[in-house]
Amino acid sequence: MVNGEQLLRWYRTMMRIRAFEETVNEQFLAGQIPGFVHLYIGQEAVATGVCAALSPGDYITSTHRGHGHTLAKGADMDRMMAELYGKSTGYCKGKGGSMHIADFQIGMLGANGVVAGGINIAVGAALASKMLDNGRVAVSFFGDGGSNRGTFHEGLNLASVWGLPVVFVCENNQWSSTTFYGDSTAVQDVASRAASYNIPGVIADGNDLFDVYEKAREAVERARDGGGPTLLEAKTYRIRGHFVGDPERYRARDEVMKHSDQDDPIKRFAERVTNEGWLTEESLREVDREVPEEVARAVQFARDSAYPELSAAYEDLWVEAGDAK
Ligand SMILES: Cc1ncc(C[n+]2csc(CCOP(=O)(O)OP(=O)(O)O)c2C)c(N)n1
Repeated sequence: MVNGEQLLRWYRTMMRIRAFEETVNEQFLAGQIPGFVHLYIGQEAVATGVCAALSPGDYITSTHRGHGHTLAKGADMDRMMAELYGKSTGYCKGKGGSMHIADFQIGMLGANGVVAGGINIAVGAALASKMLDNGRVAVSFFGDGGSNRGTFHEGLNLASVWGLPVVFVCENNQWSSTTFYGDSTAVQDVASRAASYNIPGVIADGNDLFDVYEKAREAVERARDGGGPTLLEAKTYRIRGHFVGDPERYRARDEVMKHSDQDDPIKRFAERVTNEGWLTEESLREVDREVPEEVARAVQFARDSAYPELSAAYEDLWVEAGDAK
């Protein structure tokens, strides 16, 4: 059973993701952040619930929409913000940006600009865990669009054949860029594809942190105990554009408004914990006050940091075997 301290930590994690993303949105539109950003707003319960079921030594791989996973796994917000600003204090020394943040120290093996590109990195990490017998589990986050790529099918098949400790987490947010799920995918539930690879396929309400956590916990335990992989589909909805600046001509405003009202995972969590008497309104409001201050400090850190020197452009392109930390 989870206790009040854990519940408050989960709320804080979701609020940190939301506030980080709202600020990135503003700063990108103000021309302060170069490149491209995809926001995780509305999907916070998935990253938070799954990462809550992991141990610090476990691995995750992420996507182009990776800020939420990275924060939930325990990354440093200052270094993330600095990376988005292209500053030398960022995770990739300002040379990678939003879609390339990784932190091997916390088992975050990388965001990924290639759709479904993280799936087989997680399978590889799980193979290493099995060979080293170190008890570590790997999780791969990817979208519904990613489940239509060959890497998904290859990864699930191999992980099943070798009984690897990996959990495949498909965040079905109904949209793959401009394409609706039902127009591109032959099955109603991505989870049903697990049958082809003889592994459990489980559906969670991706806007309900409790449901995500319970189902992720079972899958992670099974993987750790030698029971092999699971495909977990978290049903959610992308309430913002595919990227910041997306004109969203491909879907009706009403559809988006309906989901924004009904499905907000933070609102749902706050209602549940206060209605049940597990947390007080005051404790939540304290988090609401503290989190924006933390994000503002991260922005200040990023602004105060220097851009990388031109002479650093060719540094860190190669890693010698054994050097990766
Ligand atoms: C292999 C590959 N194909 C196409 C793209 C262009 N692209 C970037 S994001 C995206 C949509 C991905 O949709 P989904 O996997 O459902 O994730 P979501 O954006 O909904 O989080 C596409 C097609 C890409 N980055 N990589």
